[in-house]
Amino acid sequence: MSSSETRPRTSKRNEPTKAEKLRARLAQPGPVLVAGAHHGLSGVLVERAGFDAIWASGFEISASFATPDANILTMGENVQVAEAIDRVTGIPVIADCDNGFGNAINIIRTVQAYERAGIAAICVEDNIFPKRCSFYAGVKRELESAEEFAGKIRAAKDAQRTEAFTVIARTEALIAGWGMEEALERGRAYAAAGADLVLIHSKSKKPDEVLGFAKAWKELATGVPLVCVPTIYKDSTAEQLHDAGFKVVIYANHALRASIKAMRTVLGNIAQAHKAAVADPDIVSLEEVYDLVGVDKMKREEEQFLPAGGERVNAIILAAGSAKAIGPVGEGKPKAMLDLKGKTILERQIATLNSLNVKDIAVVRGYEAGKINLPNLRYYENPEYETTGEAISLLKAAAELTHKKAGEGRTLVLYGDLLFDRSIVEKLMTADADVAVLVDRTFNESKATLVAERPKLDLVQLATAPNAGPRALSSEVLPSVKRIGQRLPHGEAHAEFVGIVMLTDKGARKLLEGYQRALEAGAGKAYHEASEPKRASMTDLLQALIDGGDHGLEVKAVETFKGWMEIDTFEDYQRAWAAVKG
Ligand code: SPV
Ligand code: MG
Repeated sequence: MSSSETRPRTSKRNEPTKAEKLRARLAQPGPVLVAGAHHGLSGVLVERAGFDAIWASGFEISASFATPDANILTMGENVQVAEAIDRVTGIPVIADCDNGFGNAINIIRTVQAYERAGIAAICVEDNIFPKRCSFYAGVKRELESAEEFAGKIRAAKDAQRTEAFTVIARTEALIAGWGMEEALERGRAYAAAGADLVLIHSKSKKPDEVLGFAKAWKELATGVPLVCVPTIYKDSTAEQLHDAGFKVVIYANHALRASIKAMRTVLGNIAQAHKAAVADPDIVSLEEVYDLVGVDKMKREEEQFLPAGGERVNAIILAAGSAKAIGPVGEGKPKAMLDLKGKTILERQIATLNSLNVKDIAVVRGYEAGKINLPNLRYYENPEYETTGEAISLLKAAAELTHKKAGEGRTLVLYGDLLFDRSIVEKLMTADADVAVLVDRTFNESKATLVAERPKLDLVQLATAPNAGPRALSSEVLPSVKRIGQRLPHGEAHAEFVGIVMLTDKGARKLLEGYQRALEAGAGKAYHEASEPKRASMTDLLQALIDGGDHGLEVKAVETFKGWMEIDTFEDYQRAWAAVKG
């Protein structure tokens, strides 16, 4: 724990609460702009749009459950949504608590629940329980007596545990048609009972009612600020309402109504066309969703908090080559796309890698690039595949080799024409080395056949000769590679390179640094066995690293005995066909 990076960086204890933030905003000049939300995501959108606070709207929340706004949902259901909104946003949440979900006794528990959930303010209205939404026409509408409701406000203020927690009292007197005088009298009584703000609601199409209320309110000089909800009288600006005396303006249900329209359009179009693409003009990208829900933050937290052992392994498949050499079955195809009983080599490689939890896979394409188009892969191109070697292909995917945090990831690099058992890659993945190559020791036993069959073999000489006898343990100390390449005399080789390499960040950096220098140094010079740097193969890169002296790194060998094959010829293809399942 000596490094400062391992210690928590900041203490958050002094951050103001959301209720304090709301109080601070109320104390600033200008209208406080609030918009309705009904779940975490709509809350995030309200915040991103720049509003000062979020209205956890009873109307929206009820609608999101496809129920009327009529006290059908419980207090518990409402507070859960408000809390969910609060948890994912940084601005205060003002929760619509209808009539407090009961009488003055019920409201005590309501305040406790909302305050503990981190909600900055609640709004309670003088509708009887069960309420009816202010705008529903033709429903029975009753208000509590002013006295009873003032008792509720007193109970709410008495129940709160923190000073800044804010209680808004809302009168429905104008909605119920009980007149301006009644509305003012109720507002005054609620202010006297301790309400921090008073909300006057109106369903008039013109703002005249609320403007009249605000004018008379000033004369009452209660000192309690006003709140309005311009849903039906929608032509007034927040500034106009503010000038008339309203401190808080709530746009209560617009996000919900917008989402209904958007969903209906998109669903209707898909239902008609039976094709997902018709939705494209009306939907956001998946990336936008990731952004709204905080996927990047989650990734940062993974890096910060997950144990170092939970290393991520990604893979780069070098698949630029063509399958011409295989004969007619390979005509016009990249080698990785050769079909073996209904699955291509690439599909088989991906399935095996996936089974090892390697799901982050990039492919370097070259020959007939467009024919490699499997989903969920990242692609890089080496258009000069005919005149360049694997090293250039690897360089094209260099971005894949650096992990966000050094020491916290490894990359497998493999050829696109290999079939391999899961177990041999698993062994390589756990190797304790910055650069490890998978080598097949069977070479020693089958040298004669192999050499006769193939003009080119990637051979490996180890720094110390392996124990040749039977019944030998695999050494726990990985042997170092001394030489690797095709020009290695057969008698000096101990194993064959399988074509799979595992690199840490450090290993990858060292591997590419030297190569980049060689590329810059010019085309004329040979690069190990390659006639010039751009034609370098994977083995040339590895040998350069080994030869790097002080600046180099040891290349370690992980030994296997069979469990893989490379498809180079039609005979290979036939053998592979016989070995795999459909
Ligand atoms: C709500 O959004 O639930 C409100 C405001 O209470 S209104 O629907 O206009 O009554
Ligand atoms: Mg409501």
